[in-house]
Amino acid sequence: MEQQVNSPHYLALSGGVGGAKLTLGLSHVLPAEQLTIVANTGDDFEHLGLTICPDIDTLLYTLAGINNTALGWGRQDESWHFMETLKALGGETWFQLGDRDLALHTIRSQKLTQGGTLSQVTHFLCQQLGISPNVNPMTDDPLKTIVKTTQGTLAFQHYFVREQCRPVITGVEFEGRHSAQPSAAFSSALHHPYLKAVIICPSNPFVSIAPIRSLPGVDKALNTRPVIAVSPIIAGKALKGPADKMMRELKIPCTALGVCEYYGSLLNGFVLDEADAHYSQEIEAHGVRTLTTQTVMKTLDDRIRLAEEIVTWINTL
Ligand code: FO1
Repeated sequence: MEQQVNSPHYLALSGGVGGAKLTLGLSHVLPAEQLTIVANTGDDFEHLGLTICPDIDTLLYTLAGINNTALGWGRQDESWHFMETLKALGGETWFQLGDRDLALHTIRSQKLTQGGTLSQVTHFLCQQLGISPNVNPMTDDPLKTIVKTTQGTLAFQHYFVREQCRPVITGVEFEGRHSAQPSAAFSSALHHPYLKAVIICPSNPFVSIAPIRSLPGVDKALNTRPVIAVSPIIAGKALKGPADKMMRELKIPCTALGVCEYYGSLLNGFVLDEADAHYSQEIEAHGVRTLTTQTVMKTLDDRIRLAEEIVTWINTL
């Protein structure tokens, strides 16, 4: 079916695991040409001479159906000979790279070194993995999430993996934010004439969504477009990752309502889990529409059902 030029367009902003699950659901519900997926790249870092892009890779592997569900990152059916040998040779082993995962980092690093942009390289990987629509980096420029803690500042992966999120967070900075530009795909979706909604996926608001928002012009654009967010906090807890610990340390109420208030005037709509239905009235009183549903996505059907419910609900806003 040839694409209607005025078909509604959806822009999904995603970090790691939670966001990837919803984008998988959205990719089953929406035609590829109506969905733009934008990945956080603030977690990216150079390691062992390789360019590692964790949130992009979580999206690639999840959309390709080969993600490692036990670990929550990397590929399924992994082997670890590279890591065993690296250890034997006295290399850094705090960041685990599986043998199959290593091939992807190697090809990406090679293509970037040859002058490819992160968007071009990511689109090449999507093609090789048979993924549609494309996963798009939020920017092709360097932007690094820096975590400020009571023990000083830490590069994101040092905080998240090496220190296992133990340090007490006092704030987050995004190094390079003023010179980085949104990627072409991100910018064109944000300015799409038929943009129906921006969907902030259930990712960590502070270290997965905030880097995306920190790019020049993004927050301003989001404030003038229909934006909905899916709560990453359910009954006061994050399903995965340190969002709830961060909220406590950042003195933000660790509730779905706290997340909604953190996003503030950006939001036109907020998706609550049934466990947090009691916040709906107060959120609606702020002028933010709510959808209350089962937001825990255990199976592919859960992902597709939630995506369907959200797209249907967006069309009532
Ligand atoms: N997370 C860990 O907790 N330990 C690891 O050893 C680790 C390795 C790793 C390798 C590739 C990759 O794409 C992700 C990896 N992650 C690891 C997860 C990563 O730190 C997080 O996915 C994000 O940066 C936060 O969403």
